[in-house]
Amino acid sequence: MPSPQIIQTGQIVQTLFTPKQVAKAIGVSESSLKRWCDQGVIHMKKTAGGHRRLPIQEVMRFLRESGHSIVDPAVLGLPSLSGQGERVVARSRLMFRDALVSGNEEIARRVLYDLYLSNIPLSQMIDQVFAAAFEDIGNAWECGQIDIFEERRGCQIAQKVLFELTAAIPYGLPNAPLAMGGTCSGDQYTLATICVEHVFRSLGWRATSLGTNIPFESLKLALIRSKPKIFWISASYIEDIDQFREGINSLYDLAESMGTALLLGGRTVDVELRKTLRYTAFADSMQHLEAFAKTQYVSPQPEMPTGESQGNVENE
Ligand code: B12
Repeated sequence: MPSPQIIQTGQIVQTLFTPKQVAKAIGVSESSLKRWCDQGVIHMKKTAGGHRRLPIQEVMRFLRESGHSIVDPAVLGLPSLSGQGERVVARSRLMFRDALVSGNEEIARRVLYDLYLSNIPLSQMIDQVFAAAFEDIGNAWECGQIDIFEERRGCQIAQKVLFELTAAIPYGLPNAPLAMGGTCSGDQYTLATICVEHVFRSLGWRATSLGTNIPFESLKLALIRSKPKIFWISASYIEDIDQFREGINSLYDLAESMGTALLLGGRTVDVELRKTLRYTAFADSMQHLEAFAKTQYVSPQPEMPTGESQGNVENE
């Protein structure tokens, strides 16, 4: 079977599959798959030659919303046994934690993909499985049950799987609002700010994590140049509390003057510190982020077809 086609449009990299490949992956006939494409149940692209092609983001959306099981995940480049495993959050947390600590990338990947495919909101998945597993890992490190290398290897695996999941989460429409953010100087925590980007994207926003350890002057320049609707700061570690306070307050003053909302989050921004900061909103979790983001923008739901086929399509 031919390997999937990969195309790049601006920032968006898309892996395209043929109806035959998707049909094989989910165990249905190619003609059914083609009919769903023509009915618009699965949104397709057409090649210059008129051939149907299905972007991975669209296949993942269809699988999430239809609840179709996957019989041959390898065809779609998904971890083995994906779509057949654990879909219960509590058990997934333990499986994900154990996979990260033992360095089992395949299991870690499958746990997150299975949850994603089971249509659990990404924000809930990150709060109750991803971050919760790391809470356990942090406590185990603190009381000497696991070694530093096990925690760090777990971080590497988690980051890799998050970046892979990026390919499955649609990038916001060109006219969707932009959210942007990262961590400030001295804060090396990468996972939370990547998760923030993913949650915004899962809500239909265009979103970019700038990364970690960024001086406030540079964060302000990013804000001026990109004029996002929301600018976020994730704070897991504060090197100098006075510099942090001054930096956040001047970032907020700039954001406010531009009509941008400044969204704060992260374990170190406790109640006492928040009382001394200027910002638009603070969120304890990704689910709080989702609730706030939905007050700023609700992405349009894809048009459902009226049933007639969409233009003539050559046979593959
Ligand atoms: C991984 C990790 C690291 C890694 C991070 C690697 C990486 N690539 O990111 C590194 C190696 C940097 C690290 C270093 C240290 N760490 Co550390 N680390 C952790 C660990 C295990 C996981 C943190 C994490 O990324 N979780 C995953 C993210 C997604 O979840 P989260 O951070 O909980 O965020 C959630 C919310 O806060 C919120 N959120 C967070 N940011 C944002 C932003 C926005 C906009 C919104 C809306 C929401 C939001 O949503 C998230 C999902 O629910 C925690 C344990 C724990 N309890 O979490 C310890 C932990 C935070 N570390 C700890 C310590 C002590 C350290 C060190 C000081 C150790 C040392 N002596 O060197 C250094 C500090 C280094 C530094 N200068 O930054 C302690 C902190 C104790 C304390 N009292 O604060 C913890 C709690 C471990 C422990 N149990 O003792 N660490």
